[in-house]
Amino acid sequence: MINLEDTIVACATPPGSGAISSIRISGKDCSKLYKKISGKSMAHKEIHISEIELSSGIKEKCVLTSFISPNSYTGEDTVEISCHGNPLIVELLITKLKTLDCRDAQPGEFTMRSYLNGKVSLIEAEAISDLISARSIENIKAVNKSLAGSFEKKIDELIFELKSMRARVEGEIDFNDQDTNIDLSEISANLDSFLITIEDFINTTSDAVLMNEGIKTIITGPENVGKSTLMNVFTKKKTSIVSEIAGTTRDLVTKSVKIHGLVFDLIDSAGLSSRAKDKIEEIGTNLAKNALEEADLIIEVVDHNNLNYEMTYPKGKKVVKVLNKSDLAGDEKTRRINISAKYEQNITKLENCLVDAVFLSKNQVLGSFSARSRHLNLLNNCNDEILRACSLCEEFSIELCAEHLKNASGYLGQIKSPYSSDDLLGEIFSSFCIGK
Ligand SMILES: Nc1nc2c(ncn2[C@@H]2O[C@H](COP(=O)(O)OP(=O)(O)O)[C@@H](O)[C@H]2O)c(=O)[nH]1
Ligand SMILES: [Mg+2]
Repeated sequence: MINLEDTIVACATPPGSGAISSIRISGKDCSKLYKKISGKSMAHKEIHISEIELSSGIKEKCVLTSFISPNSYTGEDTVEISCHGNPLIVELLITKLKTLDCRDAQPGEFTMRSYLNGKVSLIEAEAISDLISARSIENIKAVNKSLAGSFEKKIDELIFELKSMRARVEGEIDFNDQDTNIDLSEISANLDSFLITIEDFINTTSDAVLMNEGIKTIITGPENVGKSTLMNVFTKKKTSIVSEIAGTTRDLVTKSVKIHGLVFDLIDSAGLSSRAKDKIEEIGTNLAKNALEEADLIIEVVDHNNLNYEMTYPKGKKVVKVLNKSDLAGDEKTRRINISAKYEQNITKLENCLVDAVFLSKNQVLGSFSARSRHLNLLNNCNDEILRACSLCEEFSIELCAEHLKNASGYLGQIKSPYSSDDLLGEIFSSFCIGK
């Protein structure tokens, strides 16, 4: 469990050498610590240049920028120390600071404090972390929309709508305490329309999550059909070994590419035909099968020798089917996309199909917001509860319907503030970087 009374310190700039490194300190002992290292009193939004004596007797000239609570990133007294960007100096400085009553910050602890002190909402805090890790301009735009509150506003609207529906259902229970013939048709219609709203929102959110987290895309199919060649076309370099020898690719070869500004995390994998394999190939095949489970998108490649290739994929996976080597046999009238990876024919068409297959509403997501799997899971749980509430309402089980609406409301609420369990908050913030 994290102690929020402690004063914390961490380097906020990436490890390694650079022009400047920045060390951040936050907590109630900041002003005492400031006095000890600079000999001056700490004041809001002031900058001082100070020579700090490091533990080994070396002096380091630093720039100290101070912020007084509550007007800082964390809401606590905060000092940012800029020093020369040498990792040894950073280490000595942090070691020195830790002798003056502060401890190493946990990953994301500055932002966690900011959230707990009411400076940012949880959705904003998550967006800050997403902004740091965004891998495309489109994603930065979307995250900025979330930072400006567009995702949270939608969640607030859903919470409000659900709250008034619960009030209506609970009112019906109070009014008809013993009743047999209540007319639930209006409530039922409202629930149905809410269900449509939330399902639409889940579709947009699911696109937003894929854009934010990247689309895990596996290239699969039998051996020797050109999977690795296609990987190299997408990545524009020799990422995977291409050879006419069956069973060349064994490890999972991964590389991220951008298609229409969206990040696809590509995985090239071993072929999945049923021919006899050696021990190492078997390991490769198992890796490939496991990766299929995790994928958001599957590109199934075959060539003219494998037109009847059939593979069953985990339920609900999006699959784009490709027929490669069209240069050898011409286009085939199948439901597959005909390409030639070797001669880079029809690749743009394939790229368009990938984007269309994965995004339900690409234009909508590009203009809307960013979201995380955590949000999507809670929305799906909420949706399941509303579905149950709908059918219970149709069966006139109004009390049970109210119970499921309450659960639905709980799930929506957790998007904004998880039930205050340290573990849950710790889990959310642990994916942030150190010093943020
Ligand atoms: N003619 C032709 N050959 C191809 C094409 N794509 C791949 N190949 C060849 O097919 C062989 C197997 O390719 P590779 O990418 O290693 O297949 P993988 O086993 O599915 O990864 C290599 O000799 C490639 O040069 C294509 O579009 N046309
Ligand atoms: Mg290969």
